[in-house]
Amino acid sequence: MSSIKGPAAPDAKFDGSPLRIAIVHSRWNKTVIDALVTGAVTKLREQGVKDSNIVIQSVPGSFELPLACSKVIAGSHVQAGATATDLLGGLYLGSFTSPRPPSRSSTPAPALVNMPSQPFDAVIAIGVLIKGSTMHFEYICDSVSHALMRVQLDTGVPVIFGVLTALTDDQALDRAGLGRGAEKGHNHGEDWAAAAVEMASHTRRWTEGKF
Ligand code: RBF
Repeated sequence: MSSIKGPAAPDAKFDGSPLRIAIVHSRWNKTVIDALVTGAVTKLREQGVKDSNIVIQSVPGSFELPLACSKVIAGSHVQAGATATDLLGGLYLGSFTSPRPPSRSSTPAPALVNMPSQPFDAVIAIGVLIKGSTMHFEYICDSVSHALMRVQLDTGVPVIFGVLTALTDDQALDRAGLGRGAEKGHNHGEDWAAAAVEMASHTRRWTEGKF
């Protein structure tokens, strides 16, 4: 019998083109992480999110994800504020990867591209926890899931729960489309990206009181 599990298709198609989205991922169990991040980026692009609006940051393990998400969200507000100030000042339009020009008056303004002008609309937290022989797994799964929920409720920015809590290596591989059996499984990174675009779009609309 086929399974009834999994998300239904959304009622509407969501346009990712105005959205800025961060992916924060851990590096434990990297083979699986890499596939999930690739799946998420591919889906974000498919949904119209511009490459310049996808920011990827990494942390050592899943336990570090909640703080990282919180700081990344806060930092994007600082960045957007600084950009607005610079725009009001009128001359500094450099990308955030370039050093700030020493003098505004002597530096010609570069083109207005890839400029981080808006805070993140959603953050996708990606981690892979695989159960070992101690209680570590249970403690990290529990604290990380609660803390990620807290970050999204405290900030009002959707935080997508992209943390696999697998009992075996194979469970993790299957959920990244890397299954070792006849079925390769499904890459859940794609679903997390779709959820990010949908939640970011809803949140923008709901914030404006549109239902
Ligand atoms: N981090 C993960 O993202 N996935 C894991 O499966 C994982 N297993 C761990 C097992 C042990 C015994 C320890 C000590 C850490 C593990 N971590 C894992 C790392 C953890 O999330 C965190 O990075 C470190 O504990 C440092 O705060």
